[in-house]
Amino acid sequence: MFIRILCLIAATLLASPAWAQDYKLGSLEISQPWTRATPPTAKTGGGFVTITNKGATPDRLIAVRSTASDKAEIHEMKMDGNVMRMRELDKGLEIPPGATVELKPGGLHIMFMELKAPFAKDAKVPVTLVFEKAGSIDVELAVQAMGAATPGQPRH
Ligand SMILES: [Cu+2]
Repeated sequence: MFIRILCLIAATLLASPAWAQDYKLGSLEISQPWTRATPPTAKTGGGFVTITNKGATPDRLIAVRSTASDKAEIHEMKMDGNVMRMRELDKGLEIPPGATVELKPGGLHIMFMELKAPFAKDAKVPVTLVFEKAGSIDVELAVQAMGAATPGQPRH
């Protein structure tokens, strides 16, 4: 039985080499950091991550930094009339106590501008997330296929 479980775990690991890692920073849980492969000429890319605040006080994602691009910002998508536009959250993104905030395609996202090189599938993109109270943490975004809508297969 035990050996069977080990085999299952090994198979799962082999099946998802680019599977995103989870991180912990104080009372924040940072899970499934991921991004998508970009076309060779692309200047921008999006980054996605799920942040849960297990603490009793709000925190705020105030900055993102990366060596993968000249600039990185925190963006939201919003309908402007019937046009979807994105804008920078210049005061950052609040993570209320007990809440889970999901950055995902079509919604909140990290915006990489002036990419230094295209994001290649199965590579990792280094990012530093800076929080107002919890401080900063280095995470790696797993690069999924171009146009992927989710970070990969659901977790069990
Ligand atoms: Cu954007």
